Amino acid sequence: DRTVERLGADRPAFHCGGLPAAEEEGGQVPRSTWSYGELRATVDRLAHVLTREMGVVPGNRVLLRGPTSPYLAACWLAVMKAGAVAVTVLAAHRARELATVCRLARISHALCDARVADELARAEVPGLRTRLFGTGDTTHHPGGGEEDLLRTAAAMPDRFEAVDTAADDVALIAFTSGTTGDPKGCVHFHRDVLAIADTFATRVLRPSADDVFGGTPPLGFTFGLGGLVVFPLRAGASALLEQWSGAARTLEAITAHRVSVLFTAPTAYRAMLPLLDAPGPGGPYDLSSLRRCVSAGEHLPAATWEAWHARTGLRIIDGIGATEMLHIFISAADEAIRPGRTGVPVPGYQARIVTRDERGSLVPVPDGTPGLLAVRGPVGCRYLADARQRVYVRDGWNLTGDTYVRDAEGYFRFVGRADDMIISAGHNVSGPEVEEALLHHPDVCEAAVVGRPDERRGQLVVAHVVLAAGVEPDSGTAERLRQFVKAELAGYKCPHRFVFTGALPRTPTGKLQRFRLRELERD
Ligand code: 3SK
Repeated sequence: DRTVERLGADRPAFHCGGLPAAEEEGGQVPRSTWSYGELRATVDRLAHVLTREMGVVPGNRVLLRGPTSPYLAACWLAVMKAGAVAVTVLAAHRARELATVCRLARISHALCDARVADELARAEVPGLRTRLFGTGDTTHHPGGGEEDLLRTAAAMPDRFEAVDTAADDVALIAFTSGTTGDPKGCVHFHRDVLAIADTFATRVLRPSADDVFGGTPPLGFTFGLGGLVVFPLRAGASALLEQWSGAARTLEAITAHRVSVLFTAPTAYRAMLPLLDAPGPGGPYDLSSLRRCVSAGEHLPAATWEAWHARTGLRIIDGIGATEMLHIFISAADEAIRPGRTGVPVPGYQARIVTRDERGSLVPVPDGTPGLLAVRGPVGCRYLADARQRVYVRDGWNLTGDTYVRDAEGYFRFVGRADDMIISAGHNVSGPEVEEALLHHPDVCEAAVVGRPDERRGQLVVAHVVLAAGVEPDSGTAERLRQFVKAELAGYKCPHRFVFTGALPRTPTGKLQRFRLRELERD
């Protein structure tokens, strides 16, 4: 509402379509843009549907589910305007996971994209009142015939008086299954939504109203919700809201929409690099519009940062965030970036490295000593009815589950997830450190290093490796990679065994699932 007042109703808010046709689609989906005025009218009409037709009252929990689209973002804003609580899940979630989320969050209503409605129906949530939405384009969205939500909305008034919520009324419950597969609801207030925009976005990203945001994280992941909805809207900028997958599609999207601020994960930066030299059918690609590249979701190895910088001239802004903290809390921009190190606390946040003393209390460790990352700031972790709250939040400090080290310059460097350490013959080996060394080798595209139980050494270091496109493993590949790591790291860190694979197991948000590889190694 304030952006319409400040910058006028005609400024672009969301873009969609306009990408070269993918193989499985009939033709190119036409490009369309929603202005801020159109967005406001759609949100207000949807808020009327929620309150008048669906019986939503402030505090009700409304499940939002769908691939990234302007409608999904409009539904999220409408739920907030109606004073209800949005519960976000990924479009990739299956019926059993949806049933668990609906039970844990006591969800009464759902707004669901028609394309992914079947799975929600299969969850058989008792008493759930659901409305479906689509985009009206039945070629692109086969479920378009069932768009009762949008038909109902079209008949509603285009202004809705937002329910008068307090800053610390709950606005959002974001579910994370993290890297362990165990769903936890993270509760966030209305003020948290503004806080992430006024800390990481304003102080590190520094967007302008002319920026076009785009990227791969889905809106059901707070990395995407912040980066593709909250930050652009707070800045009066616009965002490309389309769901796609794959490096070629990302490059096509940047080229077609002149994306200037990109949000994606380290794997995606690595996957885009070879395509810049050998473009696919949608190429050649034009990255001249890009001015900010953000990487989060996983540690960004220095090798990836350097390769992207060498090829594009762009300095990736790395960041660590968490669904528990809503968005990024350690990062650095421009000349303050140190490749291989995540950065410093975002203004507004504090971070320190701690260990537990004999009584279990958290005590800070000296710079240079690895320990548990603890953070506090305007946004904090509040699990929905979960006993793990007491484990992860101590004396107001949120323990992220990561092992980090702070150096003399005050920069935070990732060592591993707290459970990523491999103990081999009495030595502590950080899986991510060995992965980083492997990623410097030109034949390596992805690497995950885990421990394998071993009677003599406790654990053996095992590297699961995806080789670069066109490279086939031969009888000498493992030894060549071992020697390569040995030239960079102490001998005890060198993998004892290599497993060559086509892909690494990842969560729907792209995080590596090391626990799956550890399970394989136990068998
Ligand atoms: O989980 C993450 O890695 C993350 C990163 C950045 C922003 C938000 C999130 C949830």
